[in-house]
Formats: sequence, structure tokens, C-alpha cells
Amino acid sequence: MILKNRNKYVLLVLAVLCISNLSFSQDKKEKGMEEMWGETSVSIDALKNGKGKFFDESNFGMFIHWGLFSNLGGVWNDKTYYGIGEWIMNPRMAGIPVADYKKIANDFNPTEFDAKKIAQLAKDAGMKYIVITSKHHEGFAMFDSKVSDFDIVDASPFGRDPMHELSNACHELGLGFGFYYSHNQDWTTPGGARGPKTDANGKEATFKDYFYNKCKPQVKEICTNYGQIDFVWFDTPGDMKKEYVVELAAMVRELQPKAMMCSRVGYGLGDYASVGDMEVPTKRINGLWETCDTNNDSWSYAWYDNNFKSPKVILSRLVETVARGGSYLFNVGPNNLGTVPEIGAEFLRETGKWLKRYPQVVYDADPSPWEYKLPWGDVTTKDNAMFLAVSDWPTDGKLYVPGVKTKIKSAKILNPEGKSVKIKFTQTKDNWVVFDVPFKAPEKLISIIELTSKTKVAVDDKELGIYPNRETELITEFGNVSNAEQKNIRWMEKFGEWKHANQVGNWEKNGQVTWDVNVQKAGYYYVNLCYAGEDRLVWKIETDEDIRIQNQQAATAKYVDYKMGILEFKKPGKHSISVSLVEGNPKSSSLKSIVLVPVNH
Ligand code: JFZ
Repeated sequence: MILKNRNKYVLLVLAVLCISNLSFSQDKKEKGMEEMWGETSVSIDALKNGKGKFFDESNFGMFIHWGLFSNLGGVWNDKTYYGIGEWIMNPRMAGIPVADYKKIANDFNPTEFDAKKIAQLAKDAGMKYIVITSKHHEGFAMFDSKVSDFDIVDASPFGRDPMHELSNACHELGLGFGFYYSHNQDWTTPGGARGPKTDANGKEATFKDYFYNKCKPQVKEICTNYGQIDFVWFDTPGDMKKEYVVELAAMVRELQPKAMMCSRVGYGLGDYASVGDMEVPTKRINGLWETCDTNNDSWSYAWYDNNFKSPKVILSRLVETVARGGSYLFNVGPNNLGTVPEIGAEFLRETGKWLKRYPQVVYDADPSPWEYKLPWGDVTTKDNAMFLAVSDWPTDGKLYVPGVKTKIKSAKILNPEGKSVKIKFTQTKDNWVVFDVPFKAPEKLISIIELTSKTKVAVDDKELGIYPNRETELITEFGNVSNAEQKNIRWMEKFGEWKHANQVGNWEKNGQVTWDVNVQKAGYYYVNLCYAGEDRLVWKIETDEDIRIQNQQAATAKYVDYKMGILEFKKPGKHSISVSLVEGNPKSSSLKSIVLVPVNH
């Protein structure tokens, strides 16, 4: 049992790291699983009942990116560099020389930093813990370090240890607390990855020098001087040698046996998986995992980055993450003065008010029985109860839920005032549940309908529901692909701002994507097709009832939606829809999704 779980977990970590496509993932695949997991291995169940319990049940934490880069806020020498703010020193952004970068500390005086206020914000937001950058890739320690003078107490006029203040504030408020530490990359310390190759005397510096003179002793400091900590969040192990990672992880285990380490420590030595940045996974992932996301588009403060996620978006992404089985680590970036930008803070407080009304939907909640989100929102569960979190409330008084195989006992809308209202529903022979709901959403953010049944609700999630009262997106990830290549791709919008998609390309003869669907109502549906391709191309869509639509599209490097026309389902119930490429370059043409929109709605 233990071995089975362990392997499952290692596989999960592997899968996640492969998706994230970091340079260290290759390394891991080649090594034996037992070896990768190392001496400290415990089963998932043991973790969930032991030191991982707090993490597993919390589901929502605050990430904080704060450092010298926050003093620049995206600007160097009067020029704005767009992209993730904490990378401004990097040659792909401003390319700031080490000596100049170090001088920034002289002007870093975050006098408005108020640890209690930030911890209170996390608490008000309904977050259960804080993970903060104690040292990011820039190499500047945001704590009082005896190992290096390049730290906030010794090198800046501020002269206080904000990590001390924040860990105390968290402990006082009953929040968990942990440190991010960039163990491989250190851009200002000789020998650190992407750092200077020689020391002050011109002597060659090795990674070993950096590791023993700075990295390990500093990690010892953060694991010793701040009481019991709940997380040590290493990042970007890159091509760091295994022996160093093993040594570092072993020290953390010894000094902070209760701390959870994420998979980014490297070599499968973490307790839980960290999936790709700024991404809510589209498909359920088993095991203990977390995704980190940020409240705007950069991790650290950038003056121009005003694109804050609204309370509704934060909650949707949080619920989606929990519904896929994970935890949501949501980032804020305090500025040069040490304060969290007010719009972001306001939105978090609003988020927390909702969580106070519906805590059962998130904390200690179990994943959705569906692998994926549904068009109107998402689902979490607890024992035999199921919470429908409806973010897109229907306007015609009907909420449709597909593929339900269990008899539902009762359904009630959880009212914001704490009262609940029973609602009527019917279950059809095609496994749809149709709820009679008020025309007006009970909640302005996300409304909750609680279902109960005698047993845990079982669903058929292989057939995707086609809804009569809203559009349905069918993404390639949930189609069956033949004679074509399906893959996850990711790209940067601005520097460091990752976007993800699943797509199908490399079409061979008879290549196609087919979705098995369950159509609630027969009739006409508009179909929009999302594609990219170098040349003019022709796509074809066909159903099992021999209905076909086909048309020509323009070349496009970016994914765009094309209105294909109308598709008819003659009968309700089970059907299949297939998409294939008829003309165009089979190498450069790819399909991302199709969207069905009922015509008579
Ligand atoms: C890293 C850092 O470089 C970045 O500055 C930030 O701290 C972020 C949270 O982590 O960036 C990454 C790490 C991993 C992935 C992408 C960006 N990944 O797995 O896709």
C-alpha cells in the first residue's frame, strides 16, 4: 500500500515536472524512482494524516514576492521593463550589472512595512498560511543574515528584520508560515547559478563555494531563527547537482521536521508537487499538490501592473484548484515601502468575506467527481455532500448538470444570510439533473447549491454535456485523438508571464479529434472553432448523425475563434463530434477547442 502510494506520488511529481518542462525534469526521468524519492519518503496517506494535514486541509495560502526588485517596481534608469518584476536584473530584461544592483540596497527603506497588517490581510482573505521570499534569485536576504552582508539589516537603511516581524505576526494570528529560498540561482554571489564566475579577488568561484558559504548556512538561518516553520519553498533547481539538493533537504528535515517542502527542491525530494506557474490545472491531479498564481501579472511589485484579479476570479480559481484536488497559493507583491497595493488587498478582503459564508466549499473539501470544470462553474465535495459552485448563474431558471448516475436526495441553495432554500429538480434518463433555480443569482460572486445523496455521488465524466442554455467549450485535452499529435504547450506573454494550452497538431492522414458528448436538447448549435495555422486552411466538423460543416479560414499565428456555422443534433442523448483538417499545412495547423452555442437560447 505504502509502496503503491509512493510510486503514485513519484509519478505525479514526475508528471507535473514534465508538464512544467523545466530543465531538471529530464534528469529525473532517467533516475530510478526509489532513488529519486530518497530516504525521507512517506506515503501520501501518512503525509495527509501527519505533517501534511495542515497543508492538505488549508487549500488556500498567501505567497509574497518581496525583495530589492520591489524597490525598482519595474523601472531601471528611468525606463520601464515589462515582465516579472523580480527578474529585472536579468539580461533578458534590464541587464543590471551586479555592482549597480547591489547599490539598490542603499535606497531600500520600506518604512510602511507592517507585518501585522499583512498577516491580518491574509487572515481576512481566508488564507491559512504565508510563504514569503527570504531570498530570491537576486541574492538579497530579506532577513538578518550573519553569513552575508547583502541583507536587509546590514545593507539597507531600513535596518529591521521583516521576516522576524512577519513570522511573529503569523504565529500570533494562528497562521502557518514558511520561507521561499532560491537555492540554485543567486545572481550576485560568486558561484551561484547565473551569478558571477569569479570572487572579489578575481579568483574563480564554484557552485560549491556558493553552496557552503552562503546557500546552506542561510537555509540553516531561516530554519533556526524563526521558530517552527511550516514550509520551505525552494525554487528552480535547474542543473544543481543531486548531492547538494540531498544535503540541503536533509538539513531542512532535521531542523524543521514538520516543514513541508515543495517539489521544486529538485530530484523528487519534496513532500508535495508544485505545478507550473500562474496555472489552474484543467484536469484532476491525484496526490498532494499546489499551484501558485499571482494577483496581477507579475510576482513582485511593478508600477504599471494594474491587472488585479477580481474577487470573483480569485474565488473561481481557488474553487477550481480545490476541485482538481490541489491547494492554491496566491501571491501579492508589496512595493518599495513594504505595502501591498490597495486594489489587490481590497479584492482579497472581499474574497475572504465570501469564504466566511461558505467555508465548507474550500477548507478540507474534496475534489469534484468530474475530472474537469463544468461550463457554469465547479464542484467540491465532502463525504456524501456535493457543492455546486455556480459562477455563471443561468438566466432562464434552469441549471443543468450532466452525467449524474446517483439518485440525488435533496438540493438547497445556500443563502448569503445563512439560510438555505430547498429547490426542485428532476433526473432524466440521460443522466441529466435539471434544477429549478431563481432567475436572479443568490450571490453576486459565486452561488452555492448543496446536494445530498445516500452515497457519494457518482458521475460519468467521459461524456461531455452539451447544454441547452449556455455555450459549452470542448477542449482538445478531453477529446480522443487519432493520427495527430496532442500536447500541452506553454508560452510567455510578457517575460515570465506563462500561458498554457492543450492543442492537437501534426495531422496525418485521417487525423481527428473526437469528443463523446451528451446532448441535453436536440436542435441547432453554432460552432466556433479555435485554431492557429500558417497557411489558409479548411476545417471539417462531423457528428455521428452524419451532419457535416466545413469552411475555410485565414492564416493566423495566434489562436483565434472562427464561426464555422450551424450544427444540428437531431436527437438528444449520446453523440460524437469530430474535427479534422481538410486543407492547410498539417505541421503548422493546430486545434485548441470548439465551442457549441445553442441557437435558440
Ligand atoms: C520561478 C521564479 O523564477 C519566478 O521569479 C517566481 O518566483 C516563480 C514563482 O517561480 O519561476 C518559475 C518556476 C517554475 C515554472 C515557471 C516559472 N514552471 O514550472 O513552469
